[in-house]
Amino acid sequence: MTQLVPELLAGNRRALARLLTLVENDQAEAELSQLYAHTGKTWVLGVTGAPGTGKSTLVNEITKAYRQAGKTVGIIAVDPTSPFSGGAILGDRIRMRDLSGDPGVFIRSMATRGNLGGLARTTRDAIRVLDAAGYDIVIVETVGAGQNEVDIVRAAHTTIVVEAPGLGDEVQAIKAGILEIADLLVVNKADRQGVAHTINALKMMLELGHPVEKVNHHGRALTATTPPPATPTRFWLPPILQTVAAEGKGIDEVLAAVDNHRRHLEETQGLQALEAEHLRIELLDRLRDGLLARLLRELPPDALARLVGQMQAREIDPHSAIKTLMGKLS
Ligand SMILES: Nc1nc2c(ncn2[C@@H]2O[C@H](COP(=O)(O)OP(=O)(O)O)[C@@H](O)[C@H]2O)c(=O)[nH]1
Ligand SMILES: [Mg+2]
Repeated sequence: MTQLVPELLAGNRRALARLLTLVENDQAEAELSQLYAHTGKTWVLGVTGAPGTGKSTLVNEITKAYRQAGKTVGIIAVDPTSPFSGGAILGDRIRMRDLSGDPGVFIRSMATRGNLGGLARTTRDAIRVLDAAGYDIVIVETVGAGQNEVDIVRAAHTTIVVEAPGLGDEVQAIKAGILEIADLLVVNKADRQGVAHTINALKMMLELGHPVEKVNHHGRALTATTPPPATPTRFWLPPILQTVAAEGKGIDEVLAAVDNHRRHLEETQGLQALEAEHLRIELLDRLRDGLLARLLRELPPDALARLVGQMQAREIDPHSAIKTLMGKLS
């Protein structure tokens, strides 16, 4: 058994860095099993939004504020658009330099190795490593690119969607469909023109998305004939906050909103439900990966190519092809 996990639990930063590298290379299975019992304590913040909205700057400021409150922070910067540790990630490093040297902060940039499906899994594992290492808060920054960050924030307790005025498209998140995952909406660059416009667009979207929920009870829409619930279900309406991250403005309000959201989840038993849902999704993800890997291992090397050929020649249809393949799973 490796010594890495005991060292990690004892607060060794080198063990932490080493473990994260193993996680990135998909070689940390034994260690992850070993440390799992020590996880479940950290609060995971997902920060997502289009490139250039100021996520890294905001993460930097949020981290400084948590440090002032005496909390330790682990940061995972995920950038699927940067397959090599190039531009964006280097920029993040420089931007976060005022955090370096602080033993209460650990920053890790993760570039994907082309496998986007694996990114959510790697991120989840990296969060667990930081969790076991004892960080109070883990912040995951992901670039807004559609389904990816939606998958990634499935590991977050509180998801912050960052917008900024004047990036051409009024509200980028609407297009990317990531508004639904927001617990907090932050309009950064509030020093810029067009803030009111962005805020109004977000408000409209929220009102469109939430009016039914407000009168929902246990998934049923309340009608005039439905008696009101004895204890009204409390819904979380994402607050819209303004920040000027570059000047450290509005950060305390963001922290207060995160706190409110956390309390909301804890008081409504939403936290257990959220964690259960995250774990269920993770199980299904891993099961899918595991079954597929096993099937591909058991198939003759040319089996897929042969089936593709048969499908192309219209000798076999896709459904029957799948049945044939599934039949090979013992
Ligand atoms: N005017 C203004 N610029 C900002 C603000 N926050 C960040 N920036 C700048 O916006 C650019 C992109 O910031 P960055 O944090 O890298 O954005 P990311 O791509 O979302 O991580 C940088 O040049 C920042 O200095 C802000 O509140 N106001
Ligand atoms: Mg960034």
